[in-house]
Amino acid sequence: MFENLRKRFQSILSGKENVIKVDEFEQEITEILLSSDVSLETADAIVELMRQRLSGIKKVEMNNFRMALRDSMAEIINAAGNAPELLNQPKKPYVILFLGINGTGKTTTIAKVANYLKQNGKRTVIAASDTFRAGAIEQISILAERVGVPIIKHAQGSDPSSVAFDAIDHARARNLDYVLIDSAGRMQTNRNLMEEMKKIKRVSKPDLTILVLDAMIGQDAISQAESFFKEVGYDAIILTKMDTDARGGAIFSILHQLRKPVMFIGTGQGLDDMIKFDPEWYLSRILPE
Ligand SMILES: Nc1nc2c(ncn2[C@@H]2O[C@H](COP(=O)(O)OP(=O)(O)O)[C@@H](O)[C@H]2O)c(=O)[nH]1
Ligand SMILES: [Mg+2]
Repeated sequence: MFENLRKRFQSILSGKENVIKVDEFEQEITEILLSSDVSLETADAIVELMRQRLSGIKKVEMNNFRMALRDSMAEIINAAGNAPELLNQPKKPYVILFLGINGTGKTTTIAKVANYLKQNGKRTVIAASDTFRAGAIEQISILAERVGVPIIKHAQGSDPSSVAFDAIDHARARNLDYVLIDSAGRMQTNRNLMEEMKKIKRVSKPDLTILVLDAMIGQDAISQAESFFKEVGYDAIILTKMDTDARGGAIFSILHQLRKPVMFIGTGQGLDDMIKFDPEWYLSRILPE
């Protein structure tokens, strides 16, 4: 992952020159960011932070330039806040609602999170609250069985909120640790579906609402997610399909434009293909020492 960004940064930052012209290098950095899926708005913000750090100096030592770049990227990431800790939540059951447009990987991610919690000794129940899409209940039932966690489901077309409610009830009765609520993908234009999603949230009163986003997401989709999901509200992001995104810069745009922390990144279709997003790890991958 992230090879493209790393190689491009390396190719300009490991040059022979010791003292470099800041404006030329700023331009190169912008180009690299743009060609790695970072939005113009976010690339500009990174360069602007760098400029402030270098406080108008025209020539600078390569090492200082590199440090300014790294610190600026870190600032963008940190401005989104710290990701909430999933394990060791005192509240029981800890209720997590997953939102996201169809096909982003919500259901797969729920299975991964259930698997992660199970590996850490936590007991979980899944609520099959995507009652809208044909095949959704069967898909999540198969995944739940594979992970080895119980699932609460009703018939297709039934009220998603009541499925969530029943799952929470189930967790309380059995003293389970977590409830993971799936939901149907929502289109911006569909008011009814939006109201339904708000109702799930009202009824289930989640302790954490996670927006699942596809790393291949374009600028339009980021704006769409922003305007749409802002109405329902969410606390953190899981970015899926990082394995298929050769460019890897979308993380910056998402953190910068949505201003919510990224908790995990999805790195494949398997149950174990998810890693905790660690800003230091990410930065050291794209900008090695
Ligand atoms: N390569 C890859 N594929 C993923 C990842 N997460 C989900 N997918 C795939 O994306 C497709 C849609 O996933 P699904 O969970 O059904 O999306 P949902 O509609 O949001 O619930 C499936 O084929 C998943 O296997 C990931 O991290 N990497
Ligand atoms: Mg789904």
